[in-house]
Amino acid sequence: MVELQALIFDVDGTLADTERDGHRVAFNRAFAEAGLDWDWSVELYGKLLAVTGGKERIRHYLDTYNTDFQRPAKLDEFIAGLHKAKTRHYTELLATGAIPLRPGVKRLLEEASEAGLRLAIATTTTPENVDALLQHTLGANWQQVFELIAAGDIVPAKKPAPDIYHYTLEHMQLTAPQCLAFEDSENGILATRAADLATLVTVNSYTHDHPFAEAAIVLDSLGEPGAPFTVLQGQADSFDYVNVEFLKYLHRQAYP
Ligand code: XBP
Ligand code: MG
Repeated sequence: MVELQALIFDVDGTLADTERDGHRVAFNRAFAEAGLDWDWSVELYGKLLAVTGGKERIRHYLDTYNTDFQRPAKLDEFIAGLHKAKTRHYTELLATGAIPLRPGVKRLLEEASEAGLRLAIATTTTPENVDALLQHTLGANWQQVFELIAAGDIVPAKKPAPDIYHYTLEHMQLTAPQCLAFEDSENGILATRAADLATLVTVNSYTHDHPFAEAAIVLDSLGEPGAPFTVLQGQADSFDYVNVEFLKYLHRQAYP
């Protein structure tokens, strides 16, 4: 029987609800600063989330929702400049403590560390953004919690491609059955499943209607003692919050 050795976490939407009140706001601030009249509403942003990666999302917006925009000759540089400004606005916003971790995240990270599980991050967002979120939620030594932080442009293709998960498994010298992945979105689970990873999904307001047929389980949150999760798909036995025992249970179900 294969033993559970590592947990691999997505960041945006999974560790924290960063999209609506974090990334979206930062994009809009960058657009305003550049003198653009683009305004990504909560609703439009939900549609734009179909494409992962900030630079890729801006390009998708121009291709699909703002086709009349007079594109500058050097479009790649223009988008890169906007994205750099967006990262600055995002990290400034996060530094105010605007976005907390989702329920159960800090507790589970601590419990998993104590139980000797290896922890990693596999995200589409930039390393600066991961740092901004985790500095202000886990503290200055947050990098010690994770063995590997796989983020941003280090792989050629972003989620739903499995590249960032393949990179993580390769660098930690792990096989997929030794791990569980944590995701919140369709693009996320497409990436984990293409890397053969069993996946625990916690949905959020942008992703609760996404298809998660291949998830090991779908929950509304990780839950806390006294503040149980709701199971949206799958079996949780008698557990009502996610702890290491529950993860081992889930892992046994995935690899009987
Ligand atoms: C989240 C994303 C990111 C952020 C923006 O991916 O799709 O694109 O919205 O981040 P994940 P950047 O859930 O895999 O972390 O602007 O830094 O690309
Ligand atoms: Mg996500």
